[in-house]
Amino acid sequence: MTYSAPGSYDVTLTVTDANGTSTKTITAFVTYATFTASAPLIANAEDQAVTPTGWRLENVDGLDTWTNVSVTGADGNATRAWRIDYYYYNAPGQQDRLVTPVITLAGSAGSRLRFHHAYKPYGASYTDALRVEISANCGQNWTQLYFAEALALGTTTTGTSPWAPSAANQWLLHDIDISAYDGQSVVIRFTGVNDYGDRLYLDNLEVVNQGMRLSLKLMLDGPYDINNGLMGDGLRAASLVPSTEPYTALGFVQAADGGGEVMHAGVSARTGSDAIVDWVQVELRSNAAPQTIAATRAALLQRDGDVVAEDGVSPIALLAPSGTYRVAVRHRNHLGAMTSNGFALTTASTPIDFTSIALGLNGTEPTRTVGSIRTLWSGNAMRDAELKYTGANNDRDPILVAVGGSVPTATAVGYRLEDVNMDGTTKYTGAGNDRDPILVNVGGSVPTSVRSEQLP
Ligand SMILES: [Ca+2]
Ligand SMILES: [Ca+2]
Ligand SMILES: [Ca+2]
Ligand SMILES: [Ca+2]
Repeated sequence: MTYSAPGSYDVTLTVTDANGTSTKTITAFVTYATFTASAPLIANAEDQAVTPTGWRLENVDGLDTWTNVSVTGADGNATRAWRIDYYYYNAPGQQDRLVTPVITLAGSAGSRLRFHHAYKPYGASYTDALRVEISANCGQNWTQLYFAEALALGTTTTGTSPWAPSAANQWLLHDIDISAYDGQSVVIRFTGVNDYGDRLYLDNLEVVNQGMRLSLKLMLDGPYDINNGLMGDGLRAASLVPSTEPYTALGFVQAADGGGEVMHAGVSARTGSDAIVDWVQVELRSNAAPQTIAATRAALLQRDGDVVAEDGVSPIALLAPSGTYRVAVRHRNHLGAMTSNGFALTTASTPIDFTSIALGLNGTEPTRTVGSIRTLWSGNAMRDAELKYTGANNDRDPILVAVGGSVPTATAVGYRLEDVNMDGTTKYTGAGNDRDPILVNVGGSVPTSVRSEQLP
């Protein structure tokens, strides 16, 4: 069964035998949603809707289910909350679910799920339950984050009349670490399980990001084309961009929860100005001691310079306390650059544009100027902190080695440091070769000149 358009679909089962035909229809059993949310996702029931935008309700028996009611809230003040009324709903075993939209945690770090619940047990044998689960594959598999039933679910003393919370201390706050899902897309569901007990309440359902969010822009000189203002995406077009970030394997230092980032399925198929050029490495550095790396994140770079998370669109987040940091951007075969000033970073996104001539950067000639913008210096085929065209540990010879070492006109296809212009083919001589940009970037006229990366 394939659904071609988003929406809510009924499911009908028809059984036919010698005695006739019987039909059962479940209304709105299948939902095909394209709505995607990002952290912070906050649902507090104040809009009086049972299902906020993008959420859905699973009510298999079509009878009693979650409702939106007025009640004394977790702060002691009047509020709206979700309620399922097991006092009057006599259908033990029935499960009713509130299901979030798909939440992208790409661009989140240290993610947490928070919610309040309130419940008065009817008695130990009335096993009304609340189960909270998360799925990282759109509901194919669920992992339990919280479960309690009967007395253990209670937030107040047992009683036998229909109940509503009347004070703040009758609500229980849950604050659950879901950072294991950072970088992924998840769905969370809150399931009430009926055992004809008493009323169960939910409120303040939140998925929050704790990372320092950055909206970065940068251009790499190798693939940058001044004619259209974009970087080429030859690596992507040749299916050469790895799905897992390359920086850990190359020996870049990782800090906090950086490293191991994986591109979401389908991202490398996107074309146009937001197509992916390559992975880059972003660092938060101590403002007082900028040689100290506080947090790292491997991120994806779009053709127009936007630095984005694993989903190919979101700004990135690095796991560090709120504070003032220098920001460094690095690439596997370009020279990195770092801001000369600290930025006060928070969980709200801070924009920093490394293509801007106006941005203060550490050091002397930290970047190349191309027309009216900045690019990171290309040519670091022998990965160290220098560009060298000749002499020991130069960046030119590895290109000749990469194409076979003996026939200069030979070429090699692949994801290689020696592919200076990042078109997918390593080339030592001829049009569009990877050697000439090194000579240009060390100064052009004196081949023995050396250019140093301006990172502390
Ligand atoms: Ca509320
Ligand atoms: Ca129901
Ligand atoms: Ca080098
Ligand atoms: Ca090339």
